[in-house]
Amino acid sequence: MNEAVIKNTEMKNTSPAPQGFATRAIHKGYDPMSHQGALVPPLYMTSTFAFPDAKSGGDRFAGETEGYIYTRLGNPTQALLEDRLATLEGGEAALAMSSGIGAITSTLWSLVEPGDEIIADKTIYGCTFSYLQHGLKKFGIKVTHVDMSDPKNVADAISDNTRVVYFETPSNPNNGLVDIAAVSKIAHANDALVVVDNTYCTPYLQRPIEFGADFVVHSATKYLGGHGDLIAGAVIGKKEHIDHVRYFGLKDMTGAVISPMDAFLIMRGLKTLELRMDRHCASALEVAKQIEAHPAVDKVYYPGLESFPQHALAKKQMDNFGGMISFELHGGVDAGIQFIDSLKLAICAVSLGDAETLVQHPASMTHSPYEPEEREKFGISEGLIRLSVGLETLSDIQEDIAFGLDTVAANVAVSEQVKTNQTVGANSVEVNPASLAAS
Ligand code: 4LM
Repeated sequence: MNEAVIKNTEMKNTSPAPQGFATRAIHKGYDPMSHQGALVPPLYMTSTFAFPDAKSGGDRFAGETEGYIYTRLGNPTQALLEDRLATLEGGEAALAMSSGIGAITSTLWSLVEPGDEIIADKTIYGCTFSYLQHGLKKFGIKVTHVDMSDPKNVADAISDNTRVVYFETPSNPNNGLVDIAAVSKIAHANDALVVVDNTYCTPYLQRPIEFGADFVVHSATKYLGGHGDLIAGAVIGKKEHIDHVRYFGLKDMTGAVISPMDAFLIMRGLKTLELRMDRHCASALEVAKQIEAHPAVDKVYYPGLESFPQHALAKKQMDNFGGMISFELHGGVDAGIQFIDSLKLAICAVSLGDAETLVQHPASMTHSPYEPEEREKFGISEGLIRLSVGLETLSDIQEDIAFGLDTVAANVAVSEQVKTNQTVGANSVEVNPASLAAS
């Protein structure tokens, strides 16, 4: 090793100041000099690991010596990703998994027993709702949904049987916020554990553990991966808790192990997480203001808008307001479908947090696992549109949105004119939507 290399390594090891978010996302836990100078950490594409001899293998299984055994239990590529996710979320340990639902199910299966209760927010991702309602309930777990926008509702619902308090903030699909500190305090006073889904924010915008949460779960499919090319998840928390999820929830219950290739790709995504989130947030704020100002729009839900009812809470626990906007148009579902179908740049697809702007209709897509009456009860309106603002040139996104909203406004105007003409007895009407939109 030459002198320059030694200095470089020494500088890294003796750095006194805590490193910044992006520095940790790029460097944490890896020294190229320990890997023949390879700048990018090697991808350990292996399912199993050789033992030096039979006794050593047995010792590893017995937990008497350290070392890898089999990739479902751990792998160096996964371990590096886990180290980075733990430091970014401010947790002691992390476990990367095959999907967000894999992370959620592995975590909750390892925490509850028949007779226990989970209190969950009223609005959460559709398949998480389905797992709680259709999955866990079958095994004797009571699941109660409350409106967590007011922490008092958690205090009123919590009981001696409550083992877990579960929520997303902001929630999918309508951006409702939950006061993490207030709800964690109530849960802990009742010996319940708090699990927060931080998918919408990523640790760059919000670190729930700082506010008292016990577990943070992620769909890493979204912003953490950031490029729409993988499905993955993660859970972060205290080492003792994460070990339990790894060796029981993951190993014995779900088997939801992440592929080393996907772990490698998420680490590539993490290198630009800060840059990407800054751009998502800056563009989403402008698009949210644009949507709010358009006459075709009834309501907009974006935590960064002054008009957002929980704007003060957003400023308290989030460092910026994210890339997700949801809104309702005058004209309900039909107007929403017209809007989606008129867009030229934004792509109609579920998922979120990708470079591409994505638009979808929660009632018929991501939140179709809710029954219509459940959607009504839990505040997911049939006409809601969800937009994941991407990384394209802002003026191009805005032009696309303007065209979509103008088209809806023109069609509403046409149908109103048709109605008026029918009322006065006219049989036909010729209206040019473009001219109405422009007027
Ligand atoms: C979607 N969401 O909304 P996997 N937690 C949250 C999510 O939004 C999702 C998951 C967990 C969407 C998928 C189609 C807040 C997913 C589940 O898909 O299992 O990685 O994550 O469009």
